[in-house]
Amino acid sequence: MKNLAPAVSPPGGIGDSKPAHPGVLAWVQEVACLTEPENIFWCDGSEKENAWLLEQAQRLGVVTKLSEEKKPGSYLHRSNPNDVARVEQFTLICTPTKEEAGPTNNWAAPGETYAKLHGLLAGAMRGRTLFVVPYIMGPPDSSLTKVGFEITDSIYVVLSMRIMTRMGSVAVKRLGSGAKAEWNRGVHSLLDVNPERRLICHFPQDNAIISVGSGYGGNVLLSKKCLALRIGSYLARKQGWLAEHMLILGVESPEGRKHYVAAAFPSACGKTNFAMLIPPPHFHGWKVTTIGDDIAWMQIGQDGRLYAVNPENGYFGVVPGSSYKSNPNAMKSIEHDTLYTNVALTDDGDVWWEGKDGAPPAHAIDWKGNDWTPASKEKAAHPNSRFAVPMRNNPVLDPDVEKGEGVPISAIIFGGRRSDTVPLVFGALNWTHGVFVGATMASETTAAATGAVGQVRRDPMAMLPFCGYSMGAYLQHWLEIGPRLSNPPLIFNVNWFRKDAGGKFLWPGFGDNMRVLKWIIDRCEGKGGAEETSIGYIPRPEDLDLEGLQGVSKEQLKELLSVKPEQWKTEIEGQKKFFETLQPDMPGALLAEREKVVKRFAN
Ligand code: GTP
Ligand code: SPV
Ligand code: MN
Repeated sequence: MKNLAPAVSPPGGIGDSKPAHPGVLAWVQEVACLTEPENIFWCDGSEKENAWLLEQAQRLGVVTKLSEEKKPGSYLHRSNPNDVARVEQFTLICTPTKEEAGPTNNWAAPGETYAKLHGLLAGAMRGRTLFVVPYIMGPPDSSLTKVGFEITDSIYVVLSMRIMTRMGSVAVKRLGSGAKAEWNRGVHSLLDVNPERRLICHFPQDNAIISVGSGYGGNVLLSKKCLALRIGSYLARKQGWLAEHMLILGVESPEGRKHYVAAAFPSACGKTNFAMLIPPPHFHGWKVTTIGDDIAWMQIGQDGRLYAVNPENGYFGVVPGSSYKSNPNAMKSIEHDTLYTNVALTDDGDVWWEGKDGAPPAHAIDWKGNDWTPASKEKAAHPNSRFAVPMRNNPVLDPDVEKGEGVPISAIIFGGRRSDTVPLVFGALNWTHGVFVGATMASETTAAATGAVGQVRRDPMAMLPFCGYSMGAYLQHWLEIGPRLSNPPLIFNVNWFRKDAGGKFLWPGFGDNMRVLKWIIDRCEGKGGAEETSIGYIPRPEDLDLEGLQGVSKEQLKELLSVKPEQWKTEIEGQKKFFETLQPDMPGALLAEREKVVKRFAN
């Protein structure tokens, strides 16, 4: 069988920064005995190490360097075409009992699963290098910050982890040498990138992750969905905080009043774009800044507010659809020092994707490595093609992104991709109702996970694929956080994706989402009018700042803000069915909340 990841032989001074921690050393030794690599490479995260690894990755054909003129410091990687997104059906939560994992997760018994994985990993790194990647999730001086070690045989994973996490000596330092220090053990091997031998396994009780058979994104960057969300949510419940699939943004008024909001939208439903939005010209003096674009860890502050940190150090964002029109800040971020995956390569060493500004190139190499022209039937870039960039590239990075205690959250926003039923925005009546709104979220599926695209599915708090324990218990944890906050954030729901009868988006989205954000901030400040409806507070057209808004007629606006009882009848039925599937852990308080909605519609 072809070796997909031939070993590299570093010169002295590279790959030899072995940490002193006896637990780490013993664990690496154990994994090496099992996987039998040719050598072990200890990453320190340095510039020198990265430059050498990039050279090796080019030599091995793992990455292609892009034109230094067009995209300085940037590279393109093509994944195996059978390996382009998260695989939810092969993602397992291995708690001692099936009940702990709950009805929405794929459960497997820990003992059997370890045995199976050990079988798959035996000798898996022969002729390969075993890389040890130490990293931290969270700002270096935050009490929430977690240490992780990822073992991998993929040089692409190492390069990506250096962008996405704070990697190397910072983690070794944070861990110290104490035997009691907690750290996450992550083992990843490409094996032969065979979908039939692909498994992403989580052992929350052991703070351990084992991922085999994939080389892509959330399956293998174990810091991200695996540690920061699945293991993270499990730890958060035990320790009394929240690990969420949320962006965090700052919004400052021309008078200098600043708020932070966190928003949970499912994968490929607009988090990165919302986190970097540029307000329309009419909102002169308003500034939006980014704390994070995908994950929020939130804890209760001494003042009774909810405080959030972004555990990540970079963005792993959806490329297609990104343009200077839709998201100039993302475009500026990915002009340099970017690791692209599965986009098209142009003849002049630049990258291209569907939805980029300007005309398509006359010729390119598509994401599979084949010739492509505008006449080709296939897409040049995969719909889930991604960029990995350091957050430092973001021109609107919030200055408080490294603050250990986090930033105070004024509003939490839930939202999904819904062609109908759900209005542009509504506010929850109180914390419990807000948790109900998050619990009943639904969204049309996207290319971020393998499987059908465009099917409406329930996705509580955008955490369906990312919750490391029973969903009902997770909702109960949310219910319990509210009363512990003397000054809780207000909760809202948005839908940028409602369509007209012809299937066209009714709302222009992107920068114009500032109009909705402004109303949300107004509500947080006790201003901003609304009508109380059966589903919550909805702004009337006059409550929204619509000056300069183009392409939305009065009728369309009415449609966007409408609650149609016949559609909601179906919706409420869907909620009931879904809640039934979450038993026996489904909180009674949310069932009661649903009854109230039913009554309001009946009146
Ligand atoms: P993950 O990284 O998978 O968690 O995705 P995300 O939630 O960060 O989504 P992202 O911001 O990358 O957007 C995904 C897709 O939705 C892109 O193709 C965007 O162009 C599109 N999109 C984002 N915001 C809007 C919006 O306001 N309106 C419309 N119509 N499309 C949007
Ligand atoms: C998501 O799917 O929500 C992502 C991309 O952010 S991945 O890291 O691949 O999970
Ligand atoms: Mn995501």
